[in-house]
Amino acid sequence: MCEKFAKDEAMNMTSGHFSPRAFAAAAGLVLTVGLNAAHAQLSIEDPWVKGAAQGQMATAAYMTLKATQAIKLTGAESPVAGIVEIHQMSMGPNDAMTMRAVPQLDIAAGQSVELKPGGLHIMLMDLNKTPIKPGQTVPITLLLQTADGKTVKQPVSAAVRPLTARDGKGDKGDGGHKHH
Ligand SMILES: [Cu+2]
Repeated sequence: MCEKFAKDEAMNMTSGHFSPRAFAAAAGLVLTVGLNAAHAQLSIEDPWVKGAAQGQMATAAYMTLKATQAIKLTGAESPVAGIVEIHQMSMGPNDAMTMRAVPQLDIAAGQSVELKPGGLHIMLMDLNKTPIKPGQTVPITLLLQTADGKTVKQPVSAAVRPLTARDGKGDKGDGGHKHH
C-alpha cells in the first residue's frame, strides 16, 4: 500500500512583522529557496505519463532522474491516483514481464536513473474516473530523502502521451500490467 507522508514542516518565521505584504514576500522567498535546494540535488528530464482510457485503473509515469548528490526516491503522490508506487518491471521466466514494488530507489551522486517502459516506473493506481488524455499534464510530487535524512518534495509536471506510447527501443511496454 501507499505510505502517506503527512509531514508538513512548520515554517520557522523569525520576523516579528506580520503585514500581509511582508508575509507574502517572506513566504515567496522560502518557497524559492526550498525548490532550488531540491533542484540542486536532482534534475528531472522528460517526465511523461502513459494516457489512460475511461475506467482504466492504472497507468505509469516515466522520467530520467539525475542526481548531483546522493538522494533516495522514497515515493510519490499525484492527485490523479489514490495509490502511487515505485515499480520495477523485468523479464521473468517464459518471456513474461513481471513487476514488483520497490520500497525506495537509491541514486548515487552523479548517477542518472531512467524510468522507462519495461523497467522502472512510477505506478499510478486507483485512478480517478476521468480519462488521462494526450495534451494534458499530470502533476506528480516526488518524495525524496537527502543524504542527511531530510525529506524533500519535488513537483514534476508530466506530459501525457498516447496509451500506445513506447520508448522506441522495441520492448513490450507496460500493456500487460495487472493490478490488485
Ligand atoms: Cu507497475
